[in-house]
Amino acid sequence: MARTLITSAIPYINGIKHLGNLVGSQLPADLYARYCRGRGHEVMFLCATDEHGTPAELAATKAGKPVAEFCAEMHGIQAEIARGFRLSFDHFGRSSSPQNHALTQHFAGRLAEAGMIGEVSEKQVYSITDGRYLPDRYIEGTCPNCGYDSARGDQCENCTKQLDPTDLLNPRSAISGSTDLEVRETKHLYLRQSQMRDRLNGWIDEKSDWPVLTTSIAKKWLNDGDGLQDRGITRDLDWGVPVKNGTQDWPGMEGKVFYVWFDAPIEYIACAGEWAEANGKTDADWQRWWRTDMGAEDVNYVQFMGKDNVPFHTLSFPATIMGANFDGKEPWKLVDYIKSFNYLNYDGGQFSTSKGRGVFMDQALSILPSDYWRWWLLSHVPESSDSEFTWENFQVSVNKDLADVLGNFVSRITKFCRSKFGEEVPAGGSYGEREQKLIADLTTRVRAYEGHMDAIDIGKAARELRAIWVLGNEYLQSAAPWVTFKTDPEAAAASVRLSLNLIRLYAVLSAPFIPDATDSLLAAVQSDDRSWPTDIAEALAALPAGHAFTTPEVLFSKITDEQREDWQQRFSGVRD
Ligand code: B3M
Ligand code: ZN
Repeated sequence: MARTLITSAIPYINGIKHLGNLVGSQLPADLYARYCRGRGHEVMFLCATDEHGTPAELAATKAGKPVAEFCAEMHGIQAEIARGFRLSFDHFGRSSSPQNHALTQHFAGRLAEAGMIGEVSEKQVYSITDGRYLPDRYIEGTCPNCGYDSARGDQCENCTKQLDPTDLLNPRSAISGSTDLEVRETKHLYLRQSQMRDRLNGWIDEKSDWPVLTTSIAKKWLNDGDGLQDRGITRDLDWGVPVKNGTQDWPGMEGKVFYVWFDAPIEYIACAGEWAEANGKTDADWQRWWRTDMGAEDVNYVQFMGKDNVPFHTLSFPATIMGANFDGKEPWKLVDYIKSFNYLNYDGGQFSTSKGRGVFMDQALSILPSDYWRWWLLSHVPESSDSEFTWENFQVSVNKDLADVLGNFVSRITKFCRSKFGEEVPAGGSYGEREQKLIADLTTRVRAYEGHMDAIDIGKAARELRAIWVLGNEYLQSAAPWVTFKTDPEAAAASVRLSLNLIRLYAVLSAPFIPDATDSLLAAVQSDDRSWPTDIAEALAALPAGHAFTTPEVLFSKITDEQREDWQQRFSGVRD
């Protein structure tokens, strides 16, 4: 049996994510996980909250809560919303878990043994008023590059230049606003990832099947600019994974924690340990997904992420994995395929968490069920370029694809059957040329759909699925059982029998995109047969004559112009 390990980039804990975040990693990862399960793979699908770093601490301060309490609460909220979107994680973990603490410290120890960690004396800004160092987002000031007056210590939001806290002009504390700051020397650990340049280059070169978006970003950072500079992997913060060398203290590193981007990808692995603990499994049970010496050599590992996360996943994290196996004793699984995404924009601008612009995941679910969103987002996923959410486009997609094409097919055939034959699959008649042609066309399209899903070509897969739904409508239109019923009721019975079977076929094929509709359709045709249609003719005979069904309620309601205008208005402004 094929085994597939799937991880989605782990969302920051600092707030509820918007639809742009959702479509950039968690949702396509879920689509692929559902598809692989449908095809009979053994799947391990992992995600977690990214709970460390300055974003977590600052959000907790803003909420007036201790950071541990804030993270626990927000994890619960994010988990609940993920369930609302039917994200089928095998485990939704936390980067603050004991498993991740231990594993992060373990990796640091291995890298130190490998000679890949250096101790560097650095200049850091210290706030006398706050009694602490001000790394990353804890400090604000004027950008030396563009003059923007609210640049953060790690990056200028205005011109995107990466900064160090000491670069800022007129710096002030983001906590207290204090300007009573001084620069102090402090020691930090650096990951010597530049040593890995050749190996990383060779590794990326082998990945000729990866999306160009992924490899071009990786290559750019590897070969020009300062992308593979050695990076500080420790910070002067209280909240995070304490710096240790394995289980030993690290002299000189007391009171420091690992940088959030060091421990976050390690959580992909630790999360499997959390899964094992939560499900009464053993260490061997999770290690068979992650260690090639313990059963993971035949696992296909696929990662999903937004393009801004690609450098960390193609450079620093693989450098960590490769470095930890310096002596051949710890062969952790390297990623086999990285699917990355461009950005989704919102109605003429960008989604913005800080400005509250756009639709956030909780708001989306409060106005429409998850399938409506899943279908629009996945059929407009920003694969080859950025894409844009507009309410007009959302309305058209939902009304046409879901209501007119799929919903209408189901409603027409079940209602017609109920009125003429009753609520069971009619007997009689046989399949003629029209039916054979439909089966042949479906076979071609289903094979194409599988090809796109195997290649994680999501936009193409969505178009193919829609075309498969359209075939049903076209068939019904030309077979016209409501006409033949009068002259040739046997022929009408055969058309209806085939069409009712198509509902089950659609339910199974559509499950990765719209899982709730799948459940409703299977409930309607009173079937729990979710087996993938390898032979279409056979799949269309699953419901025999006499099999009972119920006529479903409206599967998808249309979005009215009033609703659209109301939502457009409501989400144009600032959240809260
Ligand atoms: N939390 C950034 C993001 O949410 C970061 C991803 C970590 S993946 C290991 O986009
Ligand atoms: Zn700037």
